Amino acid sequence: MAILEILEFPDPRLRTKAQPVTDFGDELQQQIDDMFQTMYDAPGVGLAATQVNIHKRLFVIDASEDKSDPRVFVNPEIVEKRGIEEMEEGCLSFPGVYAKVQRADEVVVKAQDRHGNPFELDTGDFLAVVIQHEYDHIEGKLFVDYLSPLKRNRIRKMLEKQQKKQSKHLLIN
Ligand code: GNR
Ligand code: NI
Repeated sequence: MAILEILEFPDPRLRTKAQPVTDFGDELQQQIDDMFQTMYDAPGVGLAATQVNIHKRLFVIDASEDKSDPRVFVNPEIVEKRGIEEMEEGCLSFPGVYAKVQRADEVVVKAQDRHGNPFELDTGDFLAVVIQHEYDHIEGKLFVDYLSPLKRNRIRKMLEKQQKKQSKHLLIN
């Protein structure tokens, strides 16, 4: 198991459209385990493969209070969306940034589990929001894309400043 590096906005690799998973072998199993470890360590409620520079259609989520509900979605498709809700979202690729985003409040998602077995999930509330957030990541889409260009630019400048500061600290060592 390993903790993977999480790409941060505006890294252009976050814009990659991920490719379907066809091989459910050892490499995939290792990547899924590493993604869970990275997500729990961060900590976050979800993590898309794109965020750790793995361009496969895959994400992991644990939206439970006590971190007892690990879920894997491979080759997911959102086949139905119902209703609208607005929630304050955060993203591990945007440390310290929170913004209100409107999404469907219920989704039906078809996906495969880590062994390739198909399943369908009809869900709402927080889990539905996180599923839509993660699905966007594997399409190369980010939650700030729902904000105005002005707000997005402000966020980009803040994060670039933060990243420069961090790399300076690294250079001294
Ligand atoms: O940890 C996370 N919290 C969160 C809160 C509201 C809506 C979506 C999320 S997902 C985020 C982790 C992340 O960046 N996943 O891609
Ligand atoms: Ni995210």
